[in-house]
Amino acid sequence: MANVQNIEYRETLTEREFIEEYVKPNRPVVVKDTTFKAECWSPEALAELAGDLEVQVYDTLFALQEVSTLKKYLDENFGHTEFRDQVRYVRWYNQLKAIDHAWGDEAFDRVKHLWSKPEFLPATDLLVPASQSGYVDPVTDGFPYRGILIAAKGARTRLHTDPFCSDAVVAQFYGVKDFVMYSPDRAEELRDTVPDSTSFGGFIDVRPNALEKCKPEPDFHGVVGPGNVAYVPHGWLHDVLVLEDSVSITWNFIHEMGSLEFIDYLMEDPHADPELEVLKYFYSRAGENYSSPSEIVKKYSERFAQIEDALTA
Ligand SMILES: O=C(O)CCC(=O)C(=O)O
Ligand SMILES: [Fe+2]
Repeated sequence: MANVQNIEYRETLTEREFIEEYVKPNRPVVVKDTTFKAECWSPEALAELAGDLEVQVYDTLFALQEVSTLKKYLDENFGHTEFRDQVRYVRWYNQLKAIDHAWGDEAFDRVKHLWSKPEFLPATDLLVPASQSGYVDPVTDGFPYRGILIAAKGARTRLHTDPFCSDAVVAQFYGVKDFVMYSPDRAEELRDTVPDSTSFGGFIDVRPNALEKCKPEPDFHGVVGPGNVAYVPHGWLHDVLVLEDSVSITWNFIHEMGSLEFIDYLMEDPHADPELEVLKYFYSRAGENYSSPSEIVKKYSERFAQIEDALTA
């Protein structure tokens, strides 16, 4: 099911086409996931498989509100027919910092037999997450902000960009979401007048009333359903409204062919960026320990130079 008014939609896409036509030009797309099995992803099936586990419950951005259990969240929030305000959102991330928390790693382990990596997505040539084997699969490997997203009708992810110039994918498994995207060059137009130093805050609400059209007009709009994978390239601002009780899996990555802004970000020495902790955590999991961005730049200088040559030739 895709009713993608003007985000490009592809029924089939090879990895090579994905890299050439979308990663390099930093262009959004929605792709059909040919490996997707709808029957595995009902809320009932999920509750059966992982209802007992603790989940991270968030507001309409990335501020943690409480720790609950999946069963409790589903019982209290799923199944309402009306649009409601202030609906909370489960963002069940795998471990992304070296602290104890209600991480989603156990949940990912319990659902790993229910899905596989969409074939068009590259498992090699990634700068993030770094890996010793050079092959990474979101089904079994940790990624920055890899999360099971569980959200009832009316829940939202307000306008934001993703961290450290990383790309994101959102694989939709159950229910329906309305996506809007604004191109990176509109960030100033969309910046809030009230400063906000949180990682994902600082932009206006483009959907103050959930049921009305977005303002200002986005560059892209699409309605995404089960079996669709949305690609959100780095720097694109996006706002997502849950139209029907929803289950998705998301993760972030940086592919060499989409990494110029990431390299620039590191070179500008972003020591004050709170998201640096997440980046460092994923390097440390690959056995690479850095205390500052300049150490990453030093270690990767040759590879970065090759990438820059290839992309700017
Ligand atoms: O599907 C959504 O709610 C959007 C998620 C998202 O943009 C994010 O987690 O960064
Ligand atoms: Fe995002």
